[in-house]
Amino acid sequence: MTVSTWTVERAVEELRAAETGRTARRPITDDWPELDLATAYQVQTALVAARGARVIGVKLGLTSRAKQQRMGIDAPLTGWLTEDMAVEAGIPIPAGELIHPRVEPEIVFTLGTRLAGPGVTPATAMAAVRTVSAGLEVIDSRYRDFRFTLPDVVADNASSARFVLGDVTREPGTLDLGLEACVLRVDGEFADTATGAAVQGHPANALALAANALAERGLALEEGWHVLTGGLTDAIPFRPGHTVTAEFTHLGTVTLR
Ligand code: 0L1
Ligand code: MG
Repeated sequence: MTVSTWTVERAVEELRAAETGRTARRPITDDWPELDLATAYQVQTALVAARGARVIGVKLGLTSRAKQQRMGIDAPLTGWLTEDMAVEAGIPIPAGELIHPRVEPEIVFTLGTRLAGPGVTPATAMAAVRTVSAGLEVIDSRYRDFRFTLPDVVADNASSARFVLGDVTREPGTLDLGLEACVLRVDGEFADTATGAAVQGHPANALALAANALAERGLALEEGWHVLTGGLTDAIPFRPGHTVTAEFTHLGTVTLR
């Protein structure tokens, strides 16, 4: 019998090397097929700790049908947002910082109180929200061609790379987020469109999902954290020199260059 030489620590090292060397690798499960979801979340936590940046929130991934169909994975997942991922609107992301970035529009919650599962409902989740805003997330899988299984992408912190928040903030009770529409454009050309209902039927469902999923690992969403509820549309390639805009009905326009 061959004993696997893979460990949580080794997976962290390999993913760190891919990120810092800007070189995509093959899925870890190609070499470590025994990697299960619980261990993958251990890798994710250790990976973020190794990067050393302060956690400022959580992202949900694969919450919309568009994204699940594209990636061939039908289960949502969570990842950590750290302060070094936050980009200021209008400040260009230098070409060469990332491997093969893609960008997707999201509805973002900022929490006014701590939100801990289990048993969080969409209504109790929304009661914890201070403000809602628009965002653009830049994802950048450390795996070649964005090819991965669910444990691979969980280990890779849900492909997290950068995100930008819009400057319009609204109180959540003032909007019907299921009907909040977004038009995505690249250099002014229409690319895609969706409404908030694309995310688990309503972004509140995604927020409750995040709180309950974290509770399974003894964790909670903390006051002041941002929660990216998941790409409304499929993610589109983010190429050097391109300007991507997401124009929302009530949440303003977010721009990334
Ligand atoms: O934010 C996301 O939906 C990304 C989740 C991971 C899958 C991907 O890389 O598209
Ligand atoms: Mg996303």
